[in-house]
Amino acid sequence: MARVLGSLLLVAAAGAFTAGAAPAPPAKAGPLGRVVPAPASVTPGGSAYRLTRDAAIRVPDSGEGRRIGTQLADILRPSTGYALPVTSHGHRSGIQLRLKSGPFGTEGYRLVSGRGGVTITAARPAGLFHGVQTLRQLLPAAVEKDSVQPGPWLVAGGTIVDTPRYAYRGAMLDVSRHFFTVEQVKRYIDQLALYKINQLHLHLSDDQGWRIAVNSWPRLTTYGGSTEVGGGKGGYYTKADYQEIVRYAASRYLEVVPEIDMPGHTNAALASYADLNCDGVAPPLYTGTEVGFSSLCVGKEITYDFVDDVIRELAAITPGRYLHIGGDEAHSTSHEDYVGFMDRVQPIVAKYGKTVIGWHQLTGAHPAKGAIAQYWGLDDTDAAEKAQVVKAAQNGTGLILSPADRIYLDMKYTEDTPLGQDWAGLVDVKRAYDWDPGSYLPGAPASAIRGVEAPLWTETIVTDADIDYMAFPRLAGAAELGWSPAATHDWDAYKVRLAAQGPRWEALGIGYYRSPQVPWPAK
Ligand code: TNX
Repeated sequence: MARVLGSLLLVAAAGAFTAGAAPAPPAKAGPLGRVVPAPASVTPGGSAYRLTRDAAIRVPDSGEGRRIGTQLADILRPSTGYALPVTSHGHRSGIQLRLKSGPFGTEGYRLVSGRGGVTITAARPAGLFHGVQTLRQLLPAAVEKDSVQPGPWLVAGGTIVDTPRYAYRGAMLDVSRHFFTVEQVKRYIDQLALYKINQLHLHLSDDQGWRIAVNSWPRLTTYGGSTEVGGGKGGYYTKADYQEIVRYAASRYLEVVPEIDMPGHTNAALASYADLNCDGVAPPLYTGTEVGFSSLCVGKEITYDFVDDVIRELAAITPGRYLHIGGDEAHSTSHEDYVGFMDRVQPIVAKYGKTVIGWHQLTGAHPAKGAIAQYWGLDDTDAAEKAQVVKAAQNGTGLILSPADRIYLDMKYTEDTPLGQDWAGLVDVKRAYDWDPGSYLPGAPASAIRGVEAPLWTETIVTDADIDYMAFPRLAGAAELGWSPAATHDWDAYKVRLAAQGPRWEALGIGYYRSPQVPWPAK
């Protein structure tokens, strides 16, 4: 009885009591460090902050800082029911976002929480944005809901000073095997942003579908984009669609990395234009899941006209630095042809102002100066193949780590997982988290490791619910490996912080896999 009465009083104190509302949770803030990815430094102490009805969100006068404040207000208003004006004037207590030079780098921030309010300070807008994601996680999970909740809205007292370990923290979505609409991609972007992922790699072409409009080769999309794995209707992005994705991603501080996979994985293009085939005969569209059977015709000049047009048009609508040229599983291309093809294609990427990323098979050719290889091998990949990647890294090629038996989000968690593949083995939540990008490829210089990326291949993934189930909770682990200092790495501590994300995902409508390895709170 005393407890019930206590809860009622707290609800009343929070000013949000409505008849029939569930009793409020006890008025205790979660620990300051209960954040994924783990912040670089957490110093708890002092009083908690209570967000109340009269709070304001104070922001810089204009520009991105103000927009980030508005984004925060949009998250907090529906669940708190508070007005939360976004303002540059006055001294109302509440949340303050400040842009100020300091030792924060481009993405770091400081968050100070105490009785009088929460202040997030960063040198650059990206840092403010990441600080806001931390603040979301410090508030109760119910803050993510879209209807008024009882609160109270407490943030533990203390200071977080945070900055990422790696500059490249990516997630890949394969929109070729199954097509995902602009709205679906935006939903994924929102999920990625909450975990401070800053690169969205879109696998835009493969055997089963070409998904980005190229004006000079229109059949790539009208025909090559007309199906997908299993024979569904596929789809493609117009340039305006793609630019809308780029814009939305940028507003959440993600850079889009477009991939055109070549010379293999090109059946959709070969089916669309007979001239691209060595024998001049277009193959039929393909809706299966085999890999390695297609190749652009390396010996024909038209191939390079095609590549030039595609890269020119794609680069022109891509503000990001990178253009991914694939290069994996070119099993129908001889080694000599593969090397010759990459020697000709990489300079085209440079000509249009972009930096080459390729799957790590690129290291078997001549990676261009400044190129980045994306490693997708396994723990037990053949030593010679690993040595080739390490040697390239020693010679200046950057590396993005996507070891398939650790970070491929399309691998099954267990034998019973209904979706996904198992060619790289089973990847449970602990296995996905428990490795160190810094020491994963012994001999690769630390400076070569640009970061990590979690690919989601979609041969078996069709709906938003499928994405949710495969990405959560493993994506959070990938995000932490990319952001958090190695010194914070500890499965036992991580699984507790991860468990606290479960109610947040429920509030956001994310249908995650309730792995028995994680001590989730009861639903
Ligand atoms: C390997 S990883 C592939 C993809 C498949 C994936 C399925 C890589 C560079 N190539 O074509 O979709 O496995 O897990």
